[in-house]
This record gives sequence, C-alpha cells and structure tokens, in this order.
Amino acid sequence: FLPDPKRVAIVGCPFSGGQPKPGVDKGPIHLVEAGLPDQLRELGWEVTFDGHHQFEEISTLDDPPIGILKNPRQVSKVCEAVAKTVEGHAKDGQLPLTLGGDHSLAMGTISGTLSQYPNACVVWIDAHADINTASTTESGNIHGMPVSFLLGLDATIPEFAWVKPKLTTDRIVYIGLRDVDAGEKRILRENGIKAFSMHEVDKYGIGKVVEMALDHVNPKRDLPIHLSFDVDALDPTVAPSTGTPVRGGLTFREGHYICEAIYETGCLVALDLMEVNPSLADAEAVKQTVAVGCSLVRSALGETLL
Ligand code: EXY
Ligand code: MN
Ligand code: MN
Ligand code: MN
Repeated sequence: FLPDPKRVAIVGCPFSGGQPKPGVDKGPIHLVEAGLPDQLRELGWEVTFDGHHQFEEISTLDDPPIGILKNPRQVSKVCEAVAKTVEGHAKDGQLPLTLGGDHSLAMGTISGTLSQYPNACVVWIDAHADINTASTTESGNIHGMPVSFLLGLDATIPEFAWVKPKLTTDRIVYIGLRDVDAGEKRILRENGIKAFSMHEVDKYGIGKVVEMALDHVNPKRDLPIHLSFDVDALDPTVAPSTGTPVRGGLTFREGHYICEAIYETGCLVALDLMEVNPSLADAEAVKQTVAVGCSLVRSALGETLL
C-alpha cells in the first residue's frame, strides 16, 4: 500500500479544543520548524506541505458544553475538516501525516483514512485508551473519546452525526496503555477490544507485542494500516512535553521499534503524531520531545538504523 513513488502530505493541525491545556496547538508548528519536511525528503519522500490548517472561523463558534463535553462543536467541525483533507490526500495517492494537536483529531484522520480504505485497521499507541463515551467520560475532554465515536459506541450526539461508525472493534489494537478509566476498561472488555498494556510489553518484549498486535488486526499483513501515535505513550523521561504524562511508558527504542515494524509491513497508509505540547516543560525538554516526535515519524516512514 505504500505509495510509489513515496509521497507524503503533511497535515498540520494546530488544535487544542479536545483538552484544556493551551500549547498543544503549537505542536505541529514546532515539528515542522524542527525540519521534519526536509528530514522526510532526505529519506526519499516527496513531501507536500501547504501550511498548517487554519481553524479560525471554527474557534470563534459559540460552543457551550453538551452534557459535560467541552468544545463539542469546535472539535466536531475541526475533525470533519481534517477528515476531508486526509481523505483527499489519500485519494491522491499520498500518505497523510497528521501532526497534532490533541488526539481528538484522530476522529477526523481515521474517518478520512476509512473513506479511502474501508478495510483499514488502526494501531493506536497511547498511555490512554481514548475510548470514553459521553456517558463514561469524567473529564468531558474529547481527546479521551475519539475511539468511541469511530466505533459508534454512543452515536447519540447530533453534533457528531457526520462521524460514521466505519471502524469495527476487531480492526483496532492498542499498545502502551497504563492509564485507563474504569468505564473504559469495561468498554474494552465488553467489546473484546485487543489491548497490550505496559504489562504485556514488560512480559513479552516489544517485538513479540507488535507481532501479536498485528496478528490480531492484520493477520495476513494484507490490510492497510493507520498508525495513530500519541507521544504520551512514551515514558515522560523520553517525551516530557505533553499534556497527560503517565509514568512507566515506552522507552525511546520501544516507541521507535513499533514505528519501524509497522513500516516494514509495507501496509502503512496514514500516520498521526499527536499531543506534543511545547508549552509544557522547559526549553530543553521541549526540544527533546519535538526531536523524538520527528524521529518517530522518520522511523515510521522508513528510516533504518543500518
Ligand atoms: N481518560 C482520561 C479522560 O478521558 O479524560 C484521560 C484522557 C487523556 C487522553 C490523552 C490523549 O491521550
Ligand atoms: Mn494539503
Ligand atoms: Mn491519546
Ligand atoms: Mn494519551
């Protein structure tokens, strides 16, 4: 599925409305300014980047909470726009690389991927399951909910009616989980959704975990893969500048191994890098987090060690 010639379209999404901490909207700008487009060109990719998305009109919307959901109309409209952009690039034969921004954006990116590749599977790398519904969320932060929308677990909010439940529970797998709400654990269990927490990473090692994860969602390695990577999957010592850090995460190499192994399948069709927040932590930590974000992307797009 990898485009030949290798063409990638960078979709910069300076959006923070899925969570309350300012700064995550600056993530994509920092990643691009750190030189990511040229780094990908050096790997042999033809890179399209037409500037970061502008969500101006949307950010001025009157947007009172729905239940406890915060900024619901903004999140919905931004994700709908992102879905169209991602779908357009995929249709053009480009691999969309979406830079966040908060992880609510994946509602858009994965919707866009599934429009072009209806049988795509999702590999979700995160400390969190992001699968709360309107009835289970305790925070009302929609970045903790995109997966439930994509699966259609709670299709009761008219503002999100455009999100078609095109993802099925057997086509998503998680790696890296370690902070999952009680309601989310129930959802994962009741729907038989496969998840490899840090416990399994410790027990089996990352090589085996990635193999088991792919055996679950893509047993013949013949389905397109959307990789959605939340930088908070990494240990906070590796990626400190993020809004919801959780101790005990993936090492630098474990994170990169996942990206390398997905690239090796030849099935990658879309990639998200989310939750880099350059306003959290000191300058050195920001630099480190942005650098690790760039290097995860390079690994997913074919940078090899030798
Ligand atoms: N489960 C918590 C919530 O729903 O608020 C925390 C979610 C954090 C989500 C970050 C993006 O991965
Ligand atoms: Mn574009
Ligand atoms: Mn996330
Ligand atoms: Mn997370």
